[in-house]
Amino acid sequence: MSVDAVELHRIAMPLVRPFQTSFGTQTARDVLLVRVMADAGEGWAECVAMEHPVYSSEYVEGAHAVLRDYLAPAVLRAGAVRAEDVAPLTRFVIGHRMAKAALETAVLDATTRAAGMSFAQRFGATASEVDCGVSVGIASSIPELLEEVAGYVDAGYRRIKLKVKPGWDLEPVAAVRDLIGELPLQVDANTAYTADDIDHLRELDRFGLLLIEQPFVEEDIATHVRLARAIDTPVCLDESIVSCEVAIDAIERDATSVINIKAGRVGGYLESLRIHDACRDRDVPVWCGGMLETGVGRAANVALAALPGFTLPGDTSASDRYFAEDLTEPFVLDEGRLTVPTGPGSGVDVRTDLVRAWATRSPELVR
Ligand code: OSB
Ligand code: MG
Repeated sequence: MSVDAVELHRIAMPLVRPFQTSFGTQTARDVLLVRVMADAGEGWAECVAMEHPVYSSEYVEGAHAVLRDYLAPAVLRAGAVRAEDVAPLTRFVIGHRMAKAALETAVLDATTRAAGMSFAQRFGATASEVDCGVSVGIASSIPELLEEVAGYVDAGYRRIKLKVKPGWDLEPVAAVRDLIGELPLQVDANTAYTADDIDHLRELDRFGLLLIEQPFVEEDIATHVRLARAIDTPVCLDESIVSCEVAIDAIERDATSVINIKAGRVGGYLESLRIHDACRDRDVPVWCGGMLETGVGRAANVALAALPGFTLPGDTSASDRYFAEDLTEPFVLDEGRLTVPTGPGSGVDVRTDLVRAWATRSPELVR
């Protein structure tokens, strides 16, 4: 397939409720969409970079610039491209994995659509629906947190994940455990703790958590190893895992016994498949993380989460957990599960009328 042009769109979508993590509060999603126009047809993808560089070093304005100035031109120069070619063609750019992932996914959408093949088929998915969890932000009080969690339990979510930070951990976890009984529960610290907190974090063991996600900074594998030795709760890495090589290294060093796979963070769905396979070979369970995606990114995540190694519920929540109206047909929870799209490519159609209506700037055409 030869790519004729790459169009970059920016839209703003208000969240149905503010989402607070240890790194800040978001009230809207500033989304960068990538549309690839090729001889064989077009493809869409969403870049998961956040508005500010506070989850990782990437942020939407930087992703936009690197796509426009480096990544899209590299693919446009190449002649015939397959999704597998995007990573080698853009390897000369260091990092910027979320931007690279968006371009690769748009090419993958175009090529699989043209071939009449779904992402699920292309990825080797084996399930037709996936178990869903929900990530719950830091609340302003315990009663408010419990009210939010109760709503998700009523909606049918199969696992609750609480965002924690120093000063918001044992008390909310105890209250939620009390409310939800045996329902699977896990916590995510987004790097908010240090080695001095190891004894404190051990107190989480009494709540029977599925896992504790990314307590320490992303480069600090050694402190995760120390915690994993000290605690019964499984340690799970998110921010640290930026490639398959890093995943294997962290597993071999016993820093992590579960892995959160986010395609954007690791440079794309093809790298995600490699991580899935490596984890499966080593009996390490994986689950699909989320970055508050619209239906565009969610469709691909749900297809990924349908692979056999994804044995834990993902942060693949329904559209209405995030947005009043989604950019695609909404993903709707059915008994705590989402259905894996079966149509060609991502299997969802971008509502271009909404892309226009929600645009925060004019689309940029790179050719
Ligand atoms: O750490 O998993 C995270 C959202 C934005 C950035 C980082 C994270 C998250 C979430 C929400 O936890 C996952 C989702 O529901 O999409
Ligand atoms: Mg996380």
